[in-house]
Amino acid sequence: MTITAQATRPRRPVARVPSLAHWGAFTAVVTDGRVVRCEPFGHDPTPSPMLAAIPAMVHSPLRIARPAVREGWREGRPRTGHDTFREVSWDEALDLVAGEVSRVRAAHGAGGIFGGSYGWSSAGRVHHARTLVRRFLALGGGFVDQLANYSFGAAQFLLPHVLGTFQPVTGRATDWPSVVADTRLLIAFGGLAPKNSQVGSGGVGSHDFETWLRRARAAGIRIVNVSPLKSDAPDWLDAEWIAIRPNTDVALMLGLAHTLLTEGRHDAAFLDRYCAGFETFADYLTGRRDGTPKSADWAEHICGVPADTIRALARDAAAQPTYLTATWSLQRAHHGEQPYWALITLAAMLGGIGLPGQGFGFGHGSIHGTGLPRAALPGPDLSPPPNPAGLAIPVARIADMLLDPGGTYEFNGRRLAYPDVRMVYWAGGNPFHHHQDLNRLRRAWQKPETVVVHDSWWTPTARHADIVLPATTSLERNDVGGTSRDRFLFAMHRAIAPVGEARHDIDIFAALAGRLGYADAFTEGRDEMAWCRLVYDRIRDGAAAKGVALPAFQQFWAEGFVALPPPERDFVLFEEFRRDPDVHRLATPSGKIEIVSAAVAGFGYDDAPPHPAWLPPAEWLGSPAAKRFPLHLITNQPARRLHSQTDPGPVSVAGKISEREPIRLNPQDAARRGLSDGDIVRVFNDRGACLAGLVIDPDVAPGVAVMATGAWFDPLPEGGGLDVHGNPNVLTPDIGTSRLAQGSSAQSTLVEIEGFVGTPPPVRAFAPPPLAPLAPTAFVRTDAPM
Ligand SMILES: Nc1nc2c(c(=O)[nH]1)N[C@H]1C(S)=C(S)[C@@H](COP(=O)(O)OP(=O)(O)OC[C@H]3O[C@@H](n4cnc5c(=O)[nH]c(N)nc54)[C@H](O)[C@@H]3O)O[C@H]1N2
Ligand SMILES: Nc1nc2c(c(=O)[nH]1)N[C@H]1C(S)=C(S)[C@@H](COP(=O)(O)OP(=O)(O)OC[C@H]3O[C@@H](n4cnc5c(=O)[nH]c(N)nc54)[C@H](O)[C@@H]3O)O[C@H]1N2
Ligand SMILES: [Mo]
Repeated sequence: MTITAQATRPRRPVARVPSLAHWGAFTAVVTDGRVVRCEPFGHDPTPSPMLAAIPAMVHSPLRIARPAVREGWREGRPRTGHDTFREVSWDEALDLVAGEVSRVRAAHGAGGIFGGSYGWSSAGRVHHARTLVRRFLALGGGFVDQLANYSFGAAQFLLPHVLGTFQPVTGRATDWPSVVADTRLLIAFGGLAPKNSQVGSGGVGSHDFETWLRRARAAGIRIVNVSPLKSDAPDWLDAEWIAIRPNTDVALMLGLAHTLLTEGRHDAAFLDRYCAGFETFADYLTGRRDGTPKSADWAEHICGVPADTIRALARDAAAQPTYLTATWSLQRAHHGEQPYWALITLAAMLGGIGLPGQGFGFGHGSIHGTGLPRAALPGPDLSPPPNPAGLAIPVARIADMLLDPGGTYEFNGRRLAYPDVRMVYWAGGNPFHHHQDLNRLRRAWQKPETVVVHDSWWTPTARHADIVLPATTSLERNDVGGTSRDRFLFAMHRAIAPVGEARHDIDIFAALAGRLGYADAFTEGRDEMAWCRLVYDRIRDGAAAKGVALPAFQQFWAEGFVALPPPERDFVLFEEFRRDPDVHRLATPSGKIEIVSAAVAGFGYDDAPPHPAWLPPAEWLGSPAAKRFPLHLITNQPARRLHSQTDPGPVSVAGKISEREPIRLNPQDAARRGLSDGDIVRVFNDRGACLAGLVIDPDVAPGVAVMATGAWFDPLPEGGGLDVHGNPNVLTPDIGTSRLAQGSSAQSTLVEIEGFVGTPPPVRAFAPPPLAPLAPTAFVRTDAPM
C-alpha cells in the first residue's frame, strides 16, 4: 500500500548544497528552486538554532524585488523611513547611481562620498558587500572610510599604547586547553555567554565554545561571572555570580588591585621586569596623590559588590593560577578604555601573564573562536585596496560627521576635521540598527543629497535611502568562507537562482565601474569562480609556506570544506615576551606593558588619563541623571539573531512579546512600577522611547534592564521619537568612549520604564514600504549638463 502511494506521488528533485552563514555552516536543501531546510554541518557539535531562520528569510516578502528610487528624493523631501519607492529598471538605476557618484566626486572630491559602509554583510569573502563597496570607491578615486568597529573600537586604539598591539582583542587569546589544564580560578568580567559564540565573522564550522566550557567545569576550575546578568554564565557551569552595577568594573578591579598591593600579595618582580609605570599607578591606588585610596570599601560604594567579597576574591586570585577575561561589552561604554587597561594591570599584579592558564584575555563570551586551538594559518582575505583619499572617521562618529561638516574633533592624539559629505553609499550594513541615538541619526541623515543602499531586504536603512539596489543572498552565488579563528574553510555553492531581479553586489559594482570607465580595474578580468579560486589559493599558498598541505581547489570545491590541522602546541598569550622580554620586546615605547603611558599622558585628555583610572561614565546608576532615569539599560547581543539580520524570520519572531522586542527586568523593579510579565512597556529617556514586551527575570541585577539590539527600527510615522518595535538604539547615547578612541558608548544608558496605556501602535517594520510600479524614465535628471 505504502509503496503504491509513494510511487504515484511525483518525486520532486532535491539538491543538497554546502553553504555558510556567520552563525554556522550548513547544507541547504533545495526543492523546486526554493531553499526548504538548512541542515547543520556534520562536524558541528552545537549548531546554532538560528540556521532555521534562513529559508524564510531567503524567500521573504521583504526581499527587495527590483531597484527602487524614493519619491521625493529629487525634490529634497526629508527621508522619513515611511516614504514610497518607485521601482525602476536596472539600467536606469545604474545610470542614476553612476551619475551621482561622478557628479559628487567632480563637485566635492573624494571627501563628498561616504563609503565606510560599516556592517557585517554576509559570510563569504568574494561577495562581502562592505569590502566591495570600499573597493569600488577606492578604485574610483577615494572616499571617506570608517576606522575600527563598533565591536571593540575603544580597545583597538587603547591597547597599542599598553601592549603595542590590539591583537589580544581580536580573538587571539590563550588557548582553551591551556586554561583547562592550568587555570584554577577564572574570573570572567561580562561572563561567558554561549549565546554570543554562535557567531563568528566570516562563518563558523564547529561551535566548540560550549565543549571547552564543559571541560573547564569538569576540570574543577572555579568560575566567577562578574556581570549584571546571571545568565551570562549558563546554569550548568555552576559559576558564582557577582552582580556588578553596569559600567563600574574599573572600581571593582581597582578594589582588587588595592587589596593585592596593601596586603603585599602583588608580584613585584613581574611588575618590575615586564611593566612600566607601576609606581605611579600605585600612588593612585593608595590615594597618595588624590587622597582617595581605591580600597575594597571605596569600590563597594561604586560597584555594589561587598568589600569582603572583593578582598576575598583578591586573596584567592593571588593564591592560585588565575585567568582574567573581559567581554567586549565592557569597553563599549563611556570611558570604555579604562576597564581593559585596569584588567591588564590587575593581571600584571597577579604576575601570571605569559604562563599557561594565567594572565588575561578578551572576548571569551563575546564571539566564536576566542581561545580555540587552531594552527596559525591565514584565513580568507580579500581586503580592499588602500583608499587613495586617505580620509576616514572613527567608526561611531557618523552622525557627528554629518551634522558638523568642517567641525574639529580629537582622536588618539590628533586634531581632525569632519569632511563635508554629500553622498552616502552603504552596502552590507544597517546603521538604522547599529548606531546610537537613532533619532539623532535620522536628523543627521537628512544632510546628504543622495543615499544609496544595497541590501537583500527592506531594512530600516533601505527605507531611509534614495536609491535602493537589490542584492542576492549567499544562497544565490558561489563563494569561499571561514575565518582565521575556525578549524574549517568552506566552499559555498550557489543553491538557487537570484530571487526577483536581485544581482550580486560584485556585479552591481562592476557595472557601475564600467559606466565610470574602470571596469577592468574593478574586475581584474576575473569572474566569480576565479575570485573563489584566488581566495582559496592564497590560503593554500600561505599554509604551504608553513608546511601545511591543503588539497587543490577542485577537491576543496567538490568536498565543500577543508579541515585545518590542530596547532602543534597551545598558544599562550605573551609567552615569548615572558620568556625573554629583551628579545621579545613589546611594540610599546618602553618595550614593556605600559601601566602608565607617556604617549597617552602627552595627549592631555582628561577623559583618558595616563594610567587606568575610575572615571564615572556620563550615565550610570551613580550619576545625577539616575534620579529621573533610575534603570541602567544593557543592550547586549541578541540570542536569536545576528544583530538585525533575520529579525523578521521565525527564530527571532518566536522570541517577541506581542510583536515587540523583550526587555528583562528584576522582579523588584517590575513590582515597584506595577508591571507584570508580558506587559507592553514604554522605555524612555530624553533621547527617545521605544515599546518593548516585559520579561520579569530574577537573573537581572536590581536597577538594570536588559534589551538585545537588532529589532528593526520602526519609528512612529507621526514623529515624536517613539520606536514601536523595540530598537534600544533610540535610547543609547551617541558619544565617543573618550577622545583617545572615540568608540561607541552604547552600554552607558539610563532609562525609565512604564506600562503602555492604550492600544499599542502596529508594528510595520516587517511589511515592505509602499511601492509604485516600474516607471522607466521617472528619474532622469532635468538639471543634467547637456
Ligand atoms: N545599542 C547597541 N548597539 C550596537 C551594539 C551594542 O552592543 N549595543 N553592538 C554594535 C556592534 S558590536 C555591531 S558589530 C553592530 C552591527 O551592526 P551591523 O553589522 O550593521 O548589523 P547587521 O544586522 O549584521 O547588518 C548587516 C546588513 O547587511 C545586510 N546584508 C547581508 N548580506 C548582504 C549582502 O550580501 N549584500 C548586501 N548588500 N547586504 C547584505 C543585512 O541584510 C543587514 O541589513 O551593531 C552595533 N550596535
Ligand atoms: N547571538 C549573537 N551573538 C553575537 C552577535 C549577535 O548579534 N548575536 N554579535 C557579535 C558581535 S558583532 C560582537 S561585537 C560580539 C559582542 O560581544 P559582547 O560585547 O561581549 O556582547 P554583549 O552581549 O553585548 O555583552 C556580553 C555581556 O556583557 C554584560 N555586560 C554589559 N555591560 C556590562 C558591564 O558594564 N560590566 C559587566 N561586567 N558586564 C556587562 C551583559 O550582561 C552582556 O550579556 O557578539 C557577537 N556575538
Ligand atoms: Mo560587533
